[in-house]
Amino acid sequence: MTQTSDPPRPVIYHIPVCPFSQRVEILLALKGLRDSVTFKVMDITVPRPDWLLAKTGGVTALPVLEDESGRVLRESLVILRYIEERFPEPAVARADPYERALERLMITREGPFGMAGYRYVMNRDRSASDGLHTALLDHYGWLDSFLRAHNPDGIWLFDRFGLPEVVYTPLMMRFWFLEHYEGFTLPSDPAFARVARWRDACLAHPHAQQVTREEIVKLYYDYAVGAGNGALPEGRQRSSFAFTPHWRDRPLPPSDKYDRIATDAELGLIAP
Ligand SMILES: N[C@@H](CCC(=O)N[C@@H](CS)C(=O)NCC(=O)O)C(=O)O
Repeated sequence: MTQTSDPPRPVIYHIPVCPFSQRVEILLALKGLRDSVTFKVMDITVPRPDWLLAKTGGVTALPVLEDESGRVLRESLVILRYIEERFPEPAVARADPYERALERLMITREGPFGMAGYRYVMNRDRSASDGLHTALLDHYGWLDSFLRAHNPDGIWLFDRFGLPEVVYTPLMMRFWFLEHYEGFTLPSDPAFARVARWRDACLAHPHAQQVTREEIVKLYYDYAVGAGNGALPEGRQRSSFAFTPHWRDRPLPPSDKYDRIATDAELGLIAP
């Protein structure tokens, strides 16, 4: 009897709840290809293993894609393009060169947009918070103008959830942490009405439901007290990104991030 084994598939090494990995998951879901790629979960709270660093040339940031012949790609935007080109049907990026250029133009702001939200959540200096609030609103304002200029009455940049939506949705979902830890919401002001419509539709899209608000608020507690990328805040033994206890079994963290750092027990990371 001959034994059949599954054909090799690309592997994506990723950190659960990472927005950059979620981009890849959303694109694969839009293409109906979620099961054509193997996802391997890495723990952000411990150093990356040597075998992984050997593949990336020492770079620790994930996601990393390894194709069937062992070739490695990094950077979520690069991986998105690779998937789009390697599995072209159904197309998610635009076909028309001008529309493609507009997508790229909108995507050029994703880095500064993400940084603005992360800087804001990680800040613990009350005197800096107004400036960080304004900086994030400026980005939303830019997105509003861009969407209004190119599709004033629609929802998406074009006629459906496309590549810019794949790129921005995971970041806007992470910014749920700003609602909890900073009380940040988009002002109900005509200057933000277009981007608010887009954001609401992005957050509700059926292929973008890999994470929940509760999960983000709980896992990103340590960011809210200034400790990013799995680092431990002062006085703590366990990271809020720890796999156990499961986030569902932990209480919602306190939102008073400026005044104190919650204990492991208070966060449900160890028995009280
Ligand atoms: N520009 C990168 C950013 C990737 C990134 O920052 N990933 C985070 C997880 S959300 C990470 O791996 N952090 C740990 C580290 O850099 O060692 C991309 O788009 O892929």
